[in-house]
Amino acid sequence: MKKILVIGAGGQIGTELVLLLEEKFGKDAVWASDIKDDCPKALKHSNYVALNVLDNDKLSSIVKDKEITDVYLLAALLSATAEKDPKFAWKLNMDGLFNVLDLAKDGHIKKVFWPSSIAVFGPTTPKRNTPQHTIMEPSTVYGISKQAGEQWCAWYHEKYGVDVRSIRYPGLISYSTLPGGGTTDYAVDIFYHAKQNSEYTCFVNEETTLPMMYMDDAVRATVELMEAPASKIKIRSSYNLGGVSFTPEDLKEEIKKQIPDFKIGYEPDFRQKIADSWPESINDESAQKDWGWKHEYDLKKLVGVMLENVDTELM
Ligand code: AKB
Repeated sequence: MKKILVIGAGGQIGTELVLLLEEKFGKDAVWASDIKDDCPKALKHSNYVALNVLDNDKLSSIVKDKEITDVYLLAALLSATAEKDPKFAWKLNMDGLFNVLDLAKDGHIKKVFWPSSIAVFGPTTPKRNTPQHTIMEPSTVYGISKQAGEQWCAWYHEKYGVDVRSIRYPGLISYSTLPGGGTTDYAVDIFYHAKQNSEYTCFVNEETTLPMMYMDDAVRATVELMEAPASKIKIRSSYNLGGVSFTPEDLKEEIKKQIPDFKIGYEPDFRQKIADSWPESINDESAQKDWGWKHEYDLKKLVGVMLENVDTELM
């Protein structure tokens, strides 16, 4: 019987992924875990166990006691935070992955999902319609850890047959949980400020085009990839995933259709350099061809759902 453990479930992806997995496989099949003792509010109806993924003994006993078959490992430090604490970012992003891959290698887990990111690309990567296979010289600690992690996933698959699957997420946009520590976070923050006081100061400049995706598409892609027959998974490093690309100005124009007096100012900080090193748009033909990926949310739909649902109390 399928038993799923979501590690880092209190984060932006985790909260929505847990709910989707529960809907699909039933509440009894899903365990949410995060570092805090108390269950995150958004998951108060879910099965919850406190877990620091760096605590290998506890991870191992949870996996064995609960007879976990599938692990979604989401605990990580994102791009902006990782630049401030590089050594810890490397430790968390890499050791957490090794702990899970080793349990899979030893036969305790059947399937592993591990998130990669557009951060694996760097300033020398072709910026538009970035191919699946291309130059990857990441310039951030986060990107370096994601690129190394991708190669470790491919190696564990090749060497030990570990069924590990991965997606290079673009910036993710959602309203249930605030993102933390990423460069693409501006595209979420902006909605809270637009709703609260019709004004936002953006930390990347008006020309910054980045690939983004609404969370429903991202979690659907994650579960579709994990549920695809193994024979269809041709890439064991990580799949490119495209959604919608826009600048803060594009976002402003779309928001103004509903909040006409919305204003945006620009004060680029250290995150500008990170954003400038990433692609503007992503080619995801491999994901389309191998496991039938197709995104649904365009800019208009995404802005509509965000403005309708963001709760400024969360800020
Ligand atoms: C970040 O901005 O660090 C993340 C990412 C693109 O992986 N959202």
